[in-house]
Amino acid sequence: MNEKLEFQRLEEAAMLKAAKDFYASMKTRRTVREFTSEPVPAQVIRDALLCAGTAPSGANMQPWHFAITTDPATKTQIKIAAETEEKTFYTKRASDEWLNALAPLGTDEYKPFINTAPVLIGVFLKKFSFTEDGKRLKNYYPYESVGIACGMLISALHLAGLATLTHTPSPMAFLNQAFERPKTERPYLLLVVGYPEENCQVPAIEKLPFEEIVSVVGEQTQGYFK
Ligand code: IYR
Repeated sequence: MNEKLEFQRLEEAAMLKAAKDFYASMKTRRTVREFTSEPVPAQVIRDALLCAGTAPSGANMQPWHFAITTDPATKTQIKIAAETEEKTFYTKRASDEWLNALAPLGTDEYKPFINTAPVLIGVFLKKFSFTEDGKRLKNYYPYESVGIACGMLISALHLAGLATLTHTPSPMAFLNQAFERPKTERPYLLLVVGYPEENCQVPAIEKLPFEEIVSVVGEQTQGYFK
């Protein structure tokens, strides 16, 4: 069954402004590791999660689950487990090449922000969906789908004035227990959400220039960007 597409066609000037404004705002997004404990409005989190839930997904299977906690005991449990994993990562598992790549970020095994930040969102990937009568259906392109949904979630939170940290402790099976999710769901990432501390420091990093991330292909396309 089809329905009529609702599509808002913009004037060109409005298109240019919308694209520029969105980029200008997204450009200021930084991954934050120093959060205040100030609570954030639940409605903002709800709407950002609804936004994530609008993401495209393989066969519209929507292979994501977002578990949220503001509970200090749950946060502490997650912090302890994450720091345990990170300790083995930094002292044993990470190659020198990996540690060198991380050096400019100044990260280490200690994750105080997991306790401090007001909201933690555990993102889970569902390789299968279940019908009402318990039949297992395969989800298509779950990694791509959940990645897109997370991008939309991070963008929505940023535009609503919240800072995030995409944290991927590895392995992160402990997130299933902490967030009370079944083993059939894969922990995908832990999103830490809140306000940055007053004098929050972030690594001085650069994003690659346009020419390095974009190529223009085909004779007819040359000069497209002028
Ligand atoms: N998970 C570790 C290490 C780490 C890995 C990458 I790739 C980063 O971009 C940042 C950190 C940690 O959270 O410290």
